[in-house]
Amino acid sequence: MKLVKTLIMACVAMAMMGGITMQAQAKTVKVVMKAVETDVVIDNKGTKYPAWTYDGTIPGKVVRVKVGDTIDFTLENPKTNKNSHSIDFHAAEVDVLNEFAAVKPGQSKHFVFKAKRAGVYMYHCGANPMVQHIARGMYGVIIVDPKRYTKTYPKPDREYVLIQSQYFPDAENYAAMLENKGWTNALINGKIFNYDPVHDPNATKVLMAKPGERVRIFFVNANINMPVAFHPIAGIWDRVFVNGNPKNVLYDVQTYGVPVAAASTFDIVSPSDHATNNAIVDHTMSAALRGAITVLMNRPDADPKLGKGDNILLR
Ligand SMILES: [Cu+2]
Repeated sequence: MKLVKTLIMACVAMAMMGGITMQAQAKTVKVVMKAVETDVVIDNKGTKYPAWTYDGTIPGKVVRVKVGDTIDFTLENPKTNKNSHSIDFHAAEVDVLNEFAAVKPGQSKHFVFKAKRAGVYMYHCGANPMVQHIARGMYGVIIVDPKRYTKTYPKPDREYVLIQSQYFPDAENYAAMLENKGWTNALINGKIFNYDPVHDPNATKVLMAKPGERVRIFFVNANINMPVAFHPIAGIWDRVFVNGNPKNVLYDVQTYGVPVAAASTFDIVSPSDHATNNAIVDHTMSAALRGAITVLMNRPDADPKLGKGDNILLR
């Protein structure tokens, strides 16, 4: 009798755990974004730029879900804005004329989609003229994590998001943007030399890790017209996951090309026996020397909070 009771208890416990596991496997993630037309600081000395943004920042917030999750999305376009805006999630398989349609000031758009394929995806505004809406700052990343870590796709020690874009100071001249004329700098997460005190003494932030840690970079090319030659100076990519999908793995890569509107995941593991530094660059010189350099410091006293949890896109 006691054995039967124990068995029943065990079954009930397993059923409950099963239920919890199911819930953890597929959830609905509610995401609300507001189109905000506002001035944003685009360098380390405080230069302001008349940006168009999601929620007031360049880039917009990091959206992170697991494969199989449903995203319940709302875009609000306040009536104080002058322009229509929209959102195009590269992770969504929907109808460009419906879900991605432009939303007039004073209106909002709600839609739902399922993230079916693991990876790292750009999102951006597609309202007319699209070139201007992206150049002015309406882009970001959605990370669709795989269900689990594996030997090929191990759990990293730290994670960072880097999103590169071209800076066109003349925000109104979208004809020039189309011709790739008038861009003066490269932005990393919305700022010129955002994480590079070597090339910009005003820079206050760097990426950090401890020697030997696996650092995973989610990289998005949000440029208007320029591909990116993504390279870690003084290092080698241990793994590159093309489009961020664990199935698409490359090993031991020096430089990997990321086309416009693409994203990939890059793992780097520094030597474990001493402190080192890497400079993560777009090796395309016209971009690197105009802002696309990011310092990664690998040292024993690395700030334990950086590159963990919600702290992966450093503002
Ligand atoms: Cu827009």
